[in-house]
Amino acid sequence: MSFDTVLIANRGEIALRVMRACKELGLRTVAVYSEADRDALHVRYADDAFLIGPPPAVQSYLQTETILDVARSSGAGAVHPGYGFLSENTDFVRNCDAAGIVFIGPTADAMDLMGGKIHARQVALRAHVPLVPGTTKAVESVAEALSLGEEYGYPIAIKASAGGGGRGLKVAYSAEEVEFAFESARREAEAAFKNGELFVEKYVLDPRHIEIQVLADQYGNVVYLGERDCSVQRRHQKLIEETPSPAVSPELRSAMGECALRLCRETKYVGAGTLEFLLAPDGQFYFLEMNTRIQVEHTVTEMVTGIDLVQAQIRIAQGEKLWFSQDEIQLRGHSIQCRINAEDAAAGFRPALGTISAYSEPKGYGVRVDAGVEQGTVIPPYYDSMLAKLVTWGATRSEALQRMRRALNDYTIEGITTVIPFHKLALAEPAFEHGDVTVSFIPRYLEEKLKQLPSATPSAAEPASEHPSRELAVEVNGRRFTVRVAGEGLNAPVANTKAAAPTRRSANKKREVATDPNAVICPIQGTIVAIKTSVGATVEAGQVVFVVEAMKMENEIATPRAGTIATLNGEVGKSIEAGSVLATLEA
Ligand code: MV4
Repeated sequence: MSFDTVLIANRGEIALRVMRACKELGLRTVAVYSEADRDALHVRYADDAFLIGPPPAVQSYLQTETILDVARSSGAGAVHPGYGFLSENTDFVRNCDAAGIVFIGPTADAMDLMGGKIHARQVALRAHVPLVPGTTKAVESVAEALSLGEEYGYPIAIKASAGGGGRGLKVAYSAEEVEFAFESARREAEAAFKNGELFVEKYVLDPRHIEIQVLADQYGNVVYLGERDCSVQRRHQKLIEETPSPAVSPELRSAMGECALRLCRETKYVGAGTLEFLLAPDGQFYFLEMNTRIQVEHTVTEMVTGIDLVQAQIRIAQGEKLWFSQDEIQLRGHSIQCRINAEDAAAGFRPALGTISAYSEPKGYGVRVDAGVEQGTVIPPYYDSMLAKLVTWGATRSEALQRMRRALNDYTIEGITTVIPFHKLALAEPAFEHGDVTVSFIPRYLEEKLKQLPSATPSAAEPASEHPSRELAVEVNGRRFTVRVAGEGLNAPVANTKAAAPTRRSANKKREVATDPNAVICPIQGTIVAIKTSVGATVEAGQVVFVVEAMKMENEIATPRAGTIATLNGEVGKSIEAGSVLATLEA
């Protein structure tokens, strides 16, 4: 099908990423945006832009009818969904089909085949792809889960069939834990997917998370483009991705690649897709699930294959036959990506809100920044916290790593807390240096060190300064120094703070976040699903006292310090705004 205009049904860095590919292919771009994104980069970069509703995504970026209306009235013959939002919504795909608008992605039928995890396991069985020991039918009761625990041995994973990316995944390490894990998985599945169907697998301890990128055209040609190692994650949020994986030999790569091809052929898959595998410590690999969209980490694959995956998605949707064969795909060098999220790693990666007051990206050979922000961007509480992706390429892993360390040092983002300090710590770990990482990397090596990072959240030991310091450049005998001056130290305002901003010491600056050390504050907008304390109860520092469901994930909200609960606000089932006080501690 031919089209000359593409509507990009997304925001932030991925909207820009897709628009660049469209422009390179000579296609007109149409942006959609919410009221919170009026000043966003993606809106200004598009050839045309349309307001689609209020800030919450359900009222804007998830409004399928509004978006299709915009597609029709703007003359867009195709929609690119990016990742998240509508990218795996089969109703939306079918509505596009009915409206004669090309959905740039797989067919709704292929999505349905892979969308249900129980069904995906049946497909994998047919395609002779290895699976973790587990059920290929729904597990209805705690009693059934208990008997599967006996059969496979503990631990077992209890997963939502409609889940994915860790949503609706609970682990029971013993028979005693099965009931709670089962109920919790069911509750999360019902809330997130309105589908409480669960299945059970043996839980593989300490695996690596390896995924295979595929591209398939409309004529049955399928290729795989190597793997990505995404083992550095926290609560199923990937933070660092790289390719090739230090753990994947050429033999293992082709074995996993062949499995990926068989799965794609089984589902008649079209477009870009990713097959997730677990790589167990014993070298066995198991298929987990398929992501039927472009992923955040597609960039590292582009860096080593030289293939623009978003352009490929568009050309495939235009009906082009794959223009290269498996033999022609060469993996050259090494690439690493660090996700730059607005989060406070020292405070359990809580989302950070605010305005970016200074912004300067790293540059130079082998450095790529896909960003959705600039100086002045306000980070709203409605969307995910990823601001940018920092990607490096090197001829070898150590070159890519060294370049990433340099690029992280060259990245200035002020006004909001980001995970840049986390990345510097992670890349300084000998285990990472040696490529010796599993999904346990962060808890095993970094959990303690993270607490030492400068935090936006003032602790009792380190009260926030009344007068945030400023930095000035001074010259002493012609040698330049950067000095920090307390806010009251000089009366004259600094005329150009922008010029003084990109200094080495800027990362340690205190942030102006109105945080009360005596309050348990909800960092996100969501719904309270559990309250685990009561007025008068004694709590430890970092004790989980609330569980808030937001963006279909349960978030544990912990106390900022030890003490006694003085007041509690809210009740189970009530929705809660970002920044509101859930509980206070006695002074
Ligand atoms: C597993 C597993 C071990 N055994 N299933 C997490 C996200 C989703 N894609 C599937 N996931 C996992 N499923 C079995 N049977 C390990 C993961 C997993 C993981 C688990 C805990 C902490 C981090 C993880 C990162 C990747 C995968």
